Amino acid sequence: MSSTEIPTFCRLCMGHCGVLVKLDDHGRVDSIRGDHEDPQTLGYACFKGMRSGEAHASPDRILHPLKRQPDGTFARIPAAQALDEIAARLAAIRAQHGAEAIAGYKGGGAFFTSSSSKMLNAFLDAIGSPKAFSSVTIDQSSKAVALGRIGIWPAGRDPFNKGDVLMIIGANPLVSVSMGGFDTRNPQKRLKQARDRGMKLVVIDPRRSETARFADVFLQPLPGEDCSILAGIIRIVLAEGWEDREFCGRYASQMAELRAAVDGFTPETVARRAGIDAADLRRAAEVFARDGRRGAAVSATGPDMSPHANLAEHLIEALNVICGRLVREGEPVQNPGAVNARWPRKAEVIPAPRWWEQGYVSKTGYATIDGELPSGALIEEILEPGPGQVRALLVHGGNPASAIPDQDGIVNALKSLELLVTIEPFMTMTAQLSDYILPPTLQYERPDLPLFIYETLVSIEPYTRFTPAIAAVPEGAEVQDDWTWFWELARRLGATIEHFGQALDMTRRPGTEDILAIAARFSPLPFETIRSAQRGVYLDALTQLVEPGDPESPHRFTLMPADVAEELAAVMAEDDGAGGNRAYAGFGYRMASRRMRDALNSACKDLPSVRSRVPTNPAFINPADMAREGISEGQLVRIASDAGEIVVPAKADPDLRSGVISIPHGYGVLPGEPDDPFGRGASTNRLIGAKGPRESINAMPRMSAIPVNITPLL
Ligand SMILES: Nc1nc2c(c(=O)[nH]1)N[C@H]1C(S)=C(S)[C@@H](COP(=O)(O)OP(=O)(O)OC[C@H]3O[C@@H](n4cnc5c(=O)[nH]c(N)nc54)[C@H](O)[C@@H]3O)O[C@H]1N2
Ligand SMILES: Nc1nc2c(c(=O)[nH]1)N[C@H]1C(S)=C(S)[C@@H](COP(=O)(O)OP(=O)(O)OC[C@H]3O[C@@H](n4cnc5c(=O)[nH]c(N)nc54)[C@H](O)[C@@H]3O)O[C@H]1N2
Ligand code: SF4
Ligand SMILES: [Mo]
Repeated sequence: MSSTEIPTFCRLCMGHCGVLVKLDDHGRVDSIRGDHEDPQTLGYACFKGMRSGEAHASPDRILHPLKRQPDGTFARIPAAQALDEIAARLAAIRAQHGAEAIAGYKGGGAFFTSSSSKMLNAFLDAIGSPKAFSSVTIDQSSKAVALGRIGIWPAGRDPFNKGDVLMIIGANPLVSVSMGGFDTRNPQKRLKQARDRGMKLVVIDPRRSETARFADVFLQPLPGEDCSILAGIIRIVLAEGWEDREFCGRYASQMAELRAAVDGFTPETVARRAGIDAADLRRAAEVFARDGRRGAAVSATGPDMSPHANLAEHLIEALNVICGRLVREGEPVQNPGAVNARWPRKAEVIPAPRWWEQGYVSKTGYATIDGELPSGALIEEILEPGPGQVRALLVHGGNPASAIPDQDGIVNALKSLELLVTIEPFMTMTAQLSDYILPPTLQYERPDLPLFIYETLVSIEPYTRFTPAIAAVPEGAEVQDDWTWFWELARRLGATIEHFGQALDMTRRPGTEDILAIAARFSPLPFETIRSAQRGVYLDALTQLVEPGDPESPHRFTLMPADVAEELAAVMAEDDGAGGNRAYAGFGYRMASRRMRDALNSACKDLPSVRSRVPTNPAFINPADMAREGISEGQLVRIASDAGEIVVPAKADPDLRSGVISIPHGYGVLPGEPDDPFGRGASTNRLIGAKGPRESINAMPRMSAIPVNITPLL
């Protein structure tokens, strides 16, 4: 065995932790540990990241193209045959029904394969289909909707490392290692450093999360009440005059409308609804807006999974705007980019673009946001007959059968397709339903860059890093870098893939490094410089400053447009007058979303060493609630919503507030398979139905703050 450890980085999640990988004599991953010399992540690596070699070597890994047989089993077929057959079927569907009948869904595994992160989109463009879907629209697309309605500040919000305050609403970056506006490079260490320099932390979360333990002010509300809490905070700020008057005077419009819209959200009303103390609400407003001068309010999935997600994000942005928590003229742009082209950032507002009010609208009435249709509407896209009905779906590095709410709905939809093709290393729920499965290389087997398409969100600094492929693929495996499958299909269809504006050679397949170099060709650095820097390059010398805006610019933030005001009025109308929320009448609990450290959505949970630590997805319940309901640790409970029910073991969680239960997603079995609560767990998407609340614009279903009842089972 080689004793050398190769420095590279983990690409399972946003953390991009610098690691040292040791290979065995066959070039296979032997061990992985955090790299203490890594300038970014300073030695941090999580358990699942350190054990990801188990995925590479897993006996369950799909190593050859598979084709589903009439009896439901899968047969190994040569790659060329799979590609020829898939291309022929796509061509036939396109000829008969048009390109709109072919759709794609891209998930986390695709985003983190940087040579391929846009290949599905490029493939769909090449064959003329507008039907691109991804996990982004069932994640935090409310953030894009908010910018689309309030306006965009090109230089972005005050950065984590400069603010004297940070307000976190519904995120747990110490575990998720994910969130724009946080420093996720070794998150706990970075948070401690920020606290040491005096940064105050406000956290709003129904669970006293790992992150909340560091908070100066912690609000522990019922989930689903972020809009009332944020409206209440804005009301206090405006009543006290803590807003940044100069900034608002120059850059904001509709202040009076905002003031009027939040007027009903008195501290007492908010406190009753959200189940918090009015004094704590005031304290949060004081620490953020009165005592803090710079530093943003930020969020991740908590508010975005809950009802009124678009409104919640709008109010977060409005709070940042009125408090002037945006990077100003003459200040450095926090991360102007390392791989993508830089663009001038001016201190002026780009007026609310409302992208969805122009351009392509699909048969279900939804428009595209950032070139994608909402995955919350994928079921109807597939099932509703008529022109434009989706008949073929290419799934890239995603698991829609697990990830998309309304499990029965999505599984029926996937089963009804004429053609389902999945590029996927494991036999996931989606793979099981597929006609063809095409196996990709895994992270240490391919050259890569960090997730650069969202680089300014993912990384707090203009840093990037190249890694070559370091590990050998399993012997005899017919795995290929993800993007090559699209190139092969496009070639067979006579289409040309345009990769970041450059047409690829469709006669001779380029190498993956060529593909990365094309994508990075607008970087301020030559690709060779990026390629040859072993632990990455930090473009700190290439500072970009915010340029002066046009003093004559008429553009302003729109703080309270009519559709947003209507949504806020609807939130107010939920108040039942007795301190409750009508939306939850008849249910004893609200179920909140949460993530687990050792799993990654539906991935990683089956690694043998993870399984021995976290065998299933339990219902986390406050011990007082368990006592009241007569539930003991490990006992099976039935969780029922208006859409369905699941059975899971109970697990006491004193950090969860009473009245709330929390169950991680990404587990479960297909409909019709026997329940397996102590093994494969249960799909929380059975609790989310077709008729449940859904956001306008991005079709985001209600995935947190779900009204539920609990019954102990004997
Ligand atoms: N109820 C409920 N549902 C949710 C959520 C929730 O909180 N609650 N969260 C939502 C969110 S935020 C998201 S992002 C989505 C996640 O939605 P998806 O991204 O669709 O789901 P994942 O389970 O992350 O699937 C990633 C897949 O990529 C595969 N993979 C790993 N590496 C590679 C690779 O190198 N190449 C390829 N081709 N594949 C690879 C993995 O095996 C895995 O099957 O789920 C959403 N669904
Ligand atoms: N280990 C691990 N890391 C991951 C993932 C994973 O599955 N496992 N998934 C990745 C993905 S796809 C994403 S999108 C990110 C997500 O990153 P995060 O959003 O940071 O993920 P969570 O840990 O679920 O944190 C959400 C928090 O919101 C709280 N919450 C739930 N409902 C509400 C609500 O209505 N209001 C408020 N204020 N809070 C609420 C929950 O209690 C929880 O603490 O994480 C990424 N990183
Ligand atoms: S936090 Fe874990 S999974 Fe994410 S990049 Fe770091 S080691 Fe990999
Ligand atoms: Mo996500």
